[in-house]
Amino acid sequence: MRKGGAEEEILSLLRTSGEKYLSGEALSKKFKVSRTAIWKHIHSLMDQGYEFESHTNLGYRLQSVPDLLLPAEIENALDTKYVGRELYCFNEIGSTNDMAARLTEKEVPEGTVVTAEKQTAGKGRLGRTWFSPERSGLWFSVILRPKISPYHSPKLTFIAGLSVHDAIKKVTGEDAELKWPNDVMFHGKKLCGILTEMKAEMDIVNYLIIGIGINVNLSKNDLPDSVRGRATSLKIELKRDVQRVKLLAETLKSLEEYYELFKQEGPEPIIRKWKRKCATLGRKVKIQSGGEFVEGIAEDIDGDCALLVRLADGTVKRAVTGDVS
Ligand code: BT5
Repeated sequence: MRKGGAEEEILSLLRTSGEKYLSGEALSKKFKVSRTAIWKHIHSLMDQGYEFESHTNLGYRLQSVPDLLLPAEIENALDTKYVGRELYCFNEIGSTNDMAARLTEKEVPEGTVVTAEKQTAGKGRLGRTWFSPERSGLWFSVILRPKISPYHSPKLTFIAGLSVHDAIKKVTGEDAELKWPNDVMFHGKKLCGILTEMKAEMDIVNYLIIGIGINVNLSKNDLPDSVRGRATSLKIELKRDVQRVKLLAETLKSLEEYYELFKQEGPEPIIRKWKRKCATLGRKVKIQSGGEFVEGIAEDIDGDCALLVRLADGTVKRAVTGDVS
């Protein structure tokens, strides 16, 4: 579903008129359609979750908007220059990352965002599954075209993690923690996963897709037993619903700001900030990467986002990717 037409304009007008009623006649004149057409648009909006007060003599006024990932709602909350300005919102889709990859074949602009209320084939890294139940999380992907070598792509995953962290702080006042390399944690449990995929040539990225999954209003039973013990949601932790549209808009805003910072000043400020919010450093860790295990103290993150682990024998091992426990 893409943003569109008269319906969105009617909604936008009703939104800006706030407490004031707008008559069917005024709306029909303004949009040059019949009053029945206006009535149909209002009903279609009601089907999407909008609530209106309607009054025989006065007309319509907007009473409440749904916390759904609808283009009109996201745009209304969005405060960015280009990230999220081109939006593709789906009710149900396999994976937003896969859809984003398909969209890149159409030369969509940088910053294009794909969202889904539900993913039926949400992906984690290395062919793993990302559970994405309906209307409770934020499952979305951002298309970027940084002029970097594929080797630098982990820095974009760091940008995404920081953005989610900052957006959570803004919307809830709470501090999440970053876990190397691609997780955002809350009270020690996984709240968000990031999957960065790309199409690249030898030394230049053609496009990069940052897939972000945030468990916002999931309750315990929304996740299968296999992950329930290690995963959490904002609702589980804060015992209240969190507005998904607001959180998405704030994440996209932060992402655009960090991406601009990265383009202007390189990765150092990003890595520095990321380290400050990182829960992995200073801890005893076990890293599994491919068939290899590394165990030691997570000591630092280097300029390429690799984790430096001090082993028992005093040597330092550099991990480029892997799963930390
Ligand atoms: C990740 O992989 O954490 C990356 C997840 C990225 C998901 C987003 S949603 C939008 C976009 N479109 C996609 O198709 N994907 C991206 P990884 O580090 O490999 O972690 C995957 C593991 O996390 C799984 O094997 C489970 O153990 C666990 N898991 C699955 N779903 C979860 C959830 N909703 N919450 C917490 N943990 C989950």
